[in-house]
Amino acid sequence: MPQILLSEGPNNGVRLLTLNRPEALNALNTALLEALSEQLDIAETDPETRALVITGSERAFAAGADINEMASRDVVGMLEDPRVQHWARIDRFVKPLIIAVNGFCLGGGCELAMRGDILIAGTNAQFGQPEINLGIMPGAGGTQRLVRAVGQSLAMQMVLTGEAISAQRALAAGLITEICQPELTIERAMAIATTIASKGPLAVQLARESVRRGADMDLAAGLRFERHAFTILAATEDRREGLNAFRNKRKPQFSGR
Ligand code: CO8
Repeated sequence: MPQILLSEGPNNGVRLLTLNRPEALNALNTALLEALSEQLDIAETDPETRALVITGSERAFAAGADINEMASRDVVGMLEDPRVQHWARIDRFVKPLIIAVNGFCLGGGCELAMRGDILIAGTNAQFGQPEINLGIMPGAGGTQRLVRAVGQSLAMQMVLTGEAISAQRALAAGLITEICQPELTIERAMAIATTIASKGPLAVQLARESVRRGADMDLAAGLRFERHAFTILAATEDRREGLNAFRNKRKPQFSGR
């Protein structure tokens, strides 16, 4: 049986995960989410992995949760849904996560993509939360993350009509940072991830945490968190190395200490 999740690397500090259920447009079934959780455990504990890229195929990043699997679950099945813990695992991932989207990025696929730190997409990408067409609603963060990413009016339109938006619209709305030709999407995501992987990993981790946490805090609390994180970095060798390298006009060699 072909592997449903492909893992490559790390190369230059970057690991690439490719969703691989082409027969179902990479629909996220429990097995695929479980495989993703396992790969996140591996990436997180591997010191050589400093950033992660997740992508799908040129036709689909992921067309949502697996509808066939979902149809077999009643209310008790949903309450005991093992997928919930896998979604939570993705939320806890501490390293930079770049999402490279081509084609359909719908429902749970869009909810997975929005867990990324940086999203880039091919010109053929379509982002949507079509759950309403199935008589359900987004259940893995869609109503919450979409509104934070694109604002209430567009989020509401997408969630209530189920209609997808183009890559161009997603760019204008701030959901993604860049658009490229579909065949170049992974290459571009890897280049962004490689740049991040070349920085001091402790500074990257704390800067990322500060941005992410700050989004859910009031400004004063966010500024306090930033100040503490900034201060902690004063104890690192990487800070000494970064400042010395600048003053000696050479490239820094960060060690992660
Ligand atoms: N689940 C299972 N199979 C799927 C899915 C899916 N989400 N999407 C596509 N497929 C399958 C199709 O059934 C088809 O299989 P087959 O060839 O055996 O019939 C194959 O993939 C190819 O799909 P199509 O023939 O439909 O391809 P088209 O190009 O005609 O259409 C679309 C592509 C528009 C993407 C269409 O497939 C579609 O509408 N898919 C469903 C999209 C959708 O509604 N997604 C939301 C799902 S619900 C959800 O994500 C809720 C998440 C909540 C998580 C909560 C966790 C706790």
